[in-house]
Amino acid sequence: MTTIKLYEFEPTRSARCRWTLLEAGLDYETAGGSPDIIGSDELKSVHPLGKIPAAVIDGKPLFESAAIATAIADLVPDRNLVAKAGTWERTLHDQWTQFALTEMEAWLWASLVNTAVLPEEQRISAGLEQNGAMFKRGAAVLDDVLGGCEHLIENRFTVTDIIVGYTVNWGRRQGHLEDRFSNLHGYLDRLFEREHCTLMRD
Ligand SMILES: N[C@@H](CCC(=O)N[C@@H](CS)C(=O)NCC(=O)O)C(=O)O
Repeated sequence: MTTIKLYEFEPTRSARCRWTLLEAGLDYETAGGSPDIIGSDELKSVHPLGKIPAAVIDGKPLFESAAIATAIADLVPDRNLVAKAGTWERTLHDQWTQFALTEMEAWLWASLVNTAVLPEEQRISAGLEQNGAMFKRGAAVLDDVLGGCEHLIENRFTVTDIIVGYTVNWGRRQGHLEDRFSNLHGYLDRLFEREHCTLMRD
């Protein structure tokens, strides 16, 4: 039986991994539990930057929330949580998850780092407006795509939606979707309806 230890606490990107584990129906051990774990020697033995989430799967360390969630989905092929490796749909999973993380989430993180994460004296506020605009550029692409389908891959719920949906919801919570992006709002509504959804509503 696969053993899984997940370093997690709310509200962090570990929510992607927890949601995937719940959809997968897999037992796991939770670790971390609070911000005190960040940067600790214990966490650094799993994630070199001492960040959350991190996981140990069958004794092997793994970091990056999208990689962990996808690895978990691959553990349960019968649940059909991710497009099969080697298919074009799996390539599109990579496309959309990397698009969400690099073209959208990176801008949200840059703003959070400069409003909450770094000590005040190290923060730079000059880029905040531009970060929001850059996030919206990516959001507009996703909004167009979701005008023609309910979910991103094979038009059914998969871990791709867990990963990308987290980014979209983060942008919504930061107020970047307020006056437009009706397809993204509908997409989030569909994700919120799922029993195991870990996305935060406010
Ligand atoms: N790209 C990484 C981001 C990891 C990350 O930055 N995690 C945050 C919590 S959501 C963290 O540990 N922040 C503490 C810090 O940056 O010191 C992922 O998706 O797992």
